[in-house]
Amino acid sequence: MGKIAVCPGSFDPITYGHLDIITRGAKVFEQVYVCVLNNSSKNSLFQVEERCELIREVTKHIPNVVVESYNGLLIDYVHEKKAQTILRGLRAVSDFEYEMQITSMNRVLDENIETFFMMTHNKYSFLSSSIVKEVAKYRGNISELVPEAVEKALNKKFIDA
Ligand code: COD
Repeated sequence: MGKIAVCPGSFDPITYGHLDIITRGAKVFEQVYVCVLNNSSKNSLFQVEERCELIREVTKHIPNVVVESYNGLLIDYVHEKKAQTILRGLRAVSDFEYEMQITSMNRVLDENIETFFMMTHNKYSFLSSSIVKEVAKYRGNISELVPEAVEKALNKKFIDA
């Protein structure tokens, strides 16, 4: 499985669901690189650097987590970090098809890189960045869904908008 994992995503913004996967991943791997990449099918609310800063803030207590961004193919970043594994989270059956597609594509690009899936904690199975943005936009309570720093950043975005 290897000792170094890359946990890639859009993280727009990071939620407790993402944080759960990163925290548990950091217990399995010696080093976890959380990498903010662009997903071309999604319009983002936060700039890449803002997303990185929020992830750094909420993972600062986990010593073996490093947060970076990358502009390019995930597999190239994985090679750069000399990682052997891609770490992803699964929420529901609906995630499966998409994850299967990404995993297969990455395997075509490098068959030696494994993708490691962790099942979401039950209480986060419904949680996504999009749903959080939707609730925040209409001033709903998101304190159970995202860490405080993220809640503040979201409120600021929507107040300033
Ligand atoms: N519980 C558990 N896991 C969760 C939860 C939750 N509540 N919410 C999200 N997750 C998991 C997701 O299933 C995913 O595994 C991870 O957290 C990140 O989720 P997102 O939504 O922030 O990130 P995605 O899915 O948009 O990330 C897609 C990538 C950016 C990784 C992908 O587009 C990519 O690799 N882009 C770079 C270009 C590339 O290499 N393309 C070729 C490969 S497709």
